[in-house]
Amino acid sequence: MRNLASVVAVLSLVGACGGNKKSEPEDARTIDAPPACTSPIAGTTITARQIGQVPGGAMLATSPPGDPRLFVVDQTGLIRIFDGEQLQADAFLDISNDIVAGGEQGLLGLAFHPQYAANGLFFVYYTLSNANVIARCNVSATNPGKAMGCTPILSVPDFAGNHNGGMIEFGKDGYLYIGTGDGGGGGDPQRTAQNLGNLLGKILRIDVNGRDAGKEYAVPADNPFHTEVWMYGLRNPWRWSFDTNGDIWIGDVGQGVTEEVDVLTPSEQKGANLGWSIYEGTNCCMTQGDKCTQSGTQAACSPANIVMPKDSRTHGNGWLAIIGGQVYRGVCFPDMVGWYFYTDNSRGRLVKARLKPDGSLETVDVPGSFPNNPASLHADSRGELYITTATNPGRIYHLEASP
Ligand SMILES: [Ca+2]
Repeated sequence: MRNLASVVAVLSLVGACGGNKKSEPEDARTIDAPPACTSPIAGTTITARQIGQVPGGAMLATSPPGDPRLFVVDQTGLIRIFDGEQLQADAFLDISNDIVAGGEQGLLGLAFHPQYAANGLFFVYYTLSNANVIARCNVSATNPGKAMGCTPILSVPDFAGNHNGGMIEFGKDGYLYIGTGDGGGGGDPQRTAQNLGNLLGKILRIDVNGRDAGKEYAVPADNPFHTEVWMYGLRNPWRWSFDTNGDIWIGDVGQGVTEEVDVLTPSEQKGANLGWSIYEGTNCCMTQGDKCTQSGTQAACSPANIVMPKDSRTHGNGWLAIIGGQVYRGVCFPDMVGWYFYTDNSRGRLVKARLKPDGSLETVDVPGSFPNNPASLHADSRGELYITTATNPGRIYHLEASP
C-alpha cells in the first residue's frame, strides 16, 4: 500500500487516551452491546466517533469472541486494549524489538483463535526486513490483560518493503486465512502473484490446530494445490474480511490505475485467481519492467478463469490505496446491517455496498466527513465497525448511525 504514513514510536501512555470518553457503569464488561448504544438506534446518517488513540499507527481494531474489550494493533509492535473505551496503561503485547516497522511494515494483523476463551491463543502478522511472519501467541494464564509472547509458525520470504499484505482472520471452517502481498516494488517484478510455487500475492489457508511434519501447522487436505495457497493473483490485499455467511470481501490495492473490491462466496473461493498481475482491476495489465501499463494490446490478456472485481475505483477519481472493510453485522445500528463499508487511504471517504441477487454490487457513496489516512475498517466480535488511522498518533473511531 502506498501513502501509509511512516510512523515513529512515541511511547507516552500519559494522556494517550483521547476522543469522547463516556462514563461507564461498573458492569460495562458484562453488557453485550457497545457503550454508545445499549439499545438499537435507527437511522442512516453515518458518522465516525473517535473513541481513543494510540501512540503508533493504529493498524487494526478487533476483539476475541464474546470479549467486550477492543484490541488495537499498533504498527510499532504493540497491541493495546481499550476497556469501556478506556486505553489500558499496560500494553497487551510488545514485540517492538522483534519486528521491522515503518512505512508499510510493522505489526499489521491480529486474529484471535475461535476458542480463545479456552485456549488463550491468538495470531499476529508482522514484517522483518526480508520476510512476513505469522506467529502464534498466548495470553497469560493469570492476567487477561497481558500476553506471554509469540512463536513464529510461518515465514514468507519477501524482497521489498512494500506490498506486505498483513490481514489474518479465521474462517467459519476454523482455518486461519492469511493475506500476502506480491512482495513489492511495482508491477509484480518477480511475477509472484501468478506463481503457485510462491506464497506471495496469495490468500493462504492453514490449520493451526494440526501439525504437519516439520511445520507448526497443517495444510488442510482440501486446499486446492496441496500447499498453503487458497487463492492467488493478488497484489496487496491490505485489508479484507469474512462476512458471517462466509463470503470474503477483499480490498486489493492497485498499481497505477485501479483499486478493486473482490467478493467471493464460499463456493467461489477455493483456488480462485483474482487476476494480478495479468489484470489490474478489469484492465489488461501489460507489465513492462517494473510498470504495469494499459498501453499494450488488450488481446494479450484472457479473462478465462479469472475472477473479476465487483467494484473498481480509479486513481483518476481520487482513489489511491483502497482500505477494504467489513459487512456490518452488529445490533446497535439496524439500518447499517448487511452493508459492507470501505474507504481509501488517500482521503476520508466512505462507501457502502451490498451484493444484489444477480451477483453484482450496489454501491452508495456515504455523505459526510470521515477519518483521513485510514489503515483499517474492521469489526469487533460483536460486529461493531471501527476505523483506525495510520496517523501518529493512530486514532480509533466507532462507526455509528443516527436518524
Ligand atoms: Ca514486501
